[in-house]
Amino acid sequence: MSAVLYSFRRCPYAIRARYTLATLMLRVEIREVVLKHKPAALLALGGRSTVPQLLVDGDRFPESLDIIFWALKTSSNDDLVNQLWPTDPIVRAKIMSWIRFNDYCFKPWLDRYKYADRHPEQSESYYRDKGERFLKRLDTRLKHSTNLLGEQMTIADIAIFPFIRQFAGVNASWFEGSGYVYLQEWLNRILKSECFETVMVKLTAWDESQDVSYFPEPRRAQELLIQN
Ligand SMILES: N[C@@H](CCC(=O)N[C@@H](CS)C(=O)NCC(=O)O)C(=O)O
Repeated sequence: MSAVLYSFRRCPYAIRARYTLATLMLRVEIREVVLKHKPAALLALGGRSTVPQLLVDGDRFPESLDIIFWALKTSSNDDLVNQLWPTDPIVRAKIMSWIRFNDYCFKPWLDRYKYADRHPEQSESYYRDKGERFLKRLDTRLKHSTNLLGEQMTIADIAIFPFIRQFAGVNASWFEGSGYVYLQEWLNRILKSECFETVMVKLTAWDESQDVSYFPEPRRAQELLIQN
């Protein structure tokens, strides 16, 4: 199998795709993209050239969630797959509803909060208040369990945490003083994990002349295997 992932280190969509691949120990060739200078090979695919994108033996997975579901389908670790994406249709519906809320309701406010100077029609704190509604919902949920759908991590946690990380990063002292202690604990736990360290490995921008890089790095993959 040949699998190539176009990625961008800081992109929250790419982070959730890489976190899933690393959790499931699926190794891909990784190509780090500079968004302002997208490589010709990515542009040549045609259509949307957003990252992350995964190419597997001629099939194209152009969205982070496509990549997450490809990983779940491809992994042979059934126990972990069942944990991340439980078979119960009610749990699945809840997972998708959290992710959709994040992607379609929270993300637009996150963007405005992050780049408030580009959206002068309202103040930064107005955008933060709008985003904070989601933080409150998450915090209330996390008061009752370690992760969003219970004790075990699911793809809801993986798909959402990179966006909360960004929100927290806009004004770290505000986030630390915000009182969302359950949310903070949840985020910190993920950010301190070996898996996150693996996910955030620094790579130079890809060009065609470069040697192939793999994600997770072979050494890291071995370490993760030992920990699991
Ligand atoms: N819905 C897409 C969104 C991906 C996305 O917007 N990625 C951004 C980087 S964080 C990007 O590629 N921006 C460059 C562009 O839009 O051309 C997904 O889930 O993968």
